[in-house]
Amino acid sequence: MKTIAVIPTYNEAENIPDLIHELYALGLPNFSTLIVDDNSPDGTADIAESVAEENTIPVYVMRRPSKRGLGTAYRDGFQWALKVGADAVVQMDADFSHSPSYIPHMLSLLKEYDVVVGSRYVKGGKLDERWSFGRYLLSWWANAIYTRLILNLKTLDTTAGFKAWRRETLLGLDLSRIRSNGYDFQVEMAYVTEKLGYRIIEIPIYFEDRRIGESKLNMPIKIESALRVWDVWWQHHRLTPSDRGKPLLSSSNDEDRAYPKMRPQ
Ligand SMILES: Nc1nc2c(ncn2[C@@H]2O[C@H](COP(=O)(O)OP(=O)(O)OP(=O)(O)O)[C@@H](O)[C@H]2O)c(=O)[nH]1
Ligand SMILES: [Mg+2]
Repeated sequence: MKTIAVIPTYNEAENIPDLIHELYALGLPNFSTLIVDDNSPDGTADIAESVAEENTIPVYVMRRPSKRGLGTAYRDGFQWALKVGADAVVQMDADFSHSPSYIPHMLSLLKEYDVVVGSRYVKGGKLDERWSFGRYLLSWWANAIYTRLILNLKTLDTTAGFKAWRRETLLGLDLSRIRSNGYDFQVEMAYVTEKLGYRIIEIPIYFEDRRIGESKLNMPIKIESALRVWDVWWQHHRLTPSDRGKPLLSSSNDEDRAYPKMRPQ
């Protein structure tokens, strides 16, 4: 099973070498990583490339010219992963909030499920112990109540950013219908996945606060994402499983599935 981890980065220079080392220490067969970097001023992209070269490991870096948001980074990264023939795609943050140690279990569940969600709100899931009760309450309300009620979602962690996807699921979702450019991407993906009737499983994770570096999630972004939930409903509430996209991107040609040389976009 060809597995690609897609990791968007913006100023993650201090996290990326350790993350790459932890990912490859898992010893997963046929595994590679795609870093989608938005011209981070701290040189994240160059650092990722030199770690790959020094250790001769398959880490690819997609360099985008400017900061374009988490949602577009994932869309570009997923398209690339599909193009090069990934059977499974893992999405995760670069700041260690998503521990690589869960990945083997997530991948094994893809035999039975179309997407596996690393969840903070399912039974057994946990948020960083350092969170104040007020912060926890706000996050729980936004995820497990506000978004879920508007969209009538079964998924408990509606903004989860740690997932493993089967190739067929991403093709069926048809990424061209996903409009979110920012953090609302996670909610839109969760909603479309449920509306299309895919088999989803949430596994509990311990979500640790970022170890180093700065959060890119500020209050205006949070408010915009909360309002975007209504748009997401409006765009997709009529979807049914018959609207699954056709697997146009699958290719039996080995040349198509080769890793293309990365160039700045
Ligand atoms: N390429 C790209 N990556 C981004 C962008 N914004 C955030 N990221 C990356 O997306 C991941 C999640 O961002 P974080 O800042 O950790 O956001 P968060 O985890 O929701 O917030 P915290 O809990 O405060 O860390 C990290 O790997 C970031 O470097 C962006 O505009 N472009
Ligand atoms: Mg984070």
